[in-house]
Amino acid sequence: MPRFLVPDMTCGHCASTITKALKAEDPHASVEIALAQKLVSVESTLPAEEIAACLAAAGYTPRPA
Ligand SMILES: [Cu+2]
Repeated sequence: MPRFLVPDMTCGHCASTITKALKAEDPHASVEIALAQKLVSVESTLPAEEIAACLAAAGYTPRPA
């Protein structure tokens, strides 16, 4: 599953914003967030570049992890 390092994801609010943004794009997505590691793992039919674009649109800076 695609994993992204999101250094500007700093708190639970960021984590929930990111989860909501991804679920809006794909309601069946399964999103796993490791806040301490700044990692977002996404199980989804969306291609990785669309997931990255969705994170960027939510205001974050994802990098492939
Ligand atoms: Cu935050």
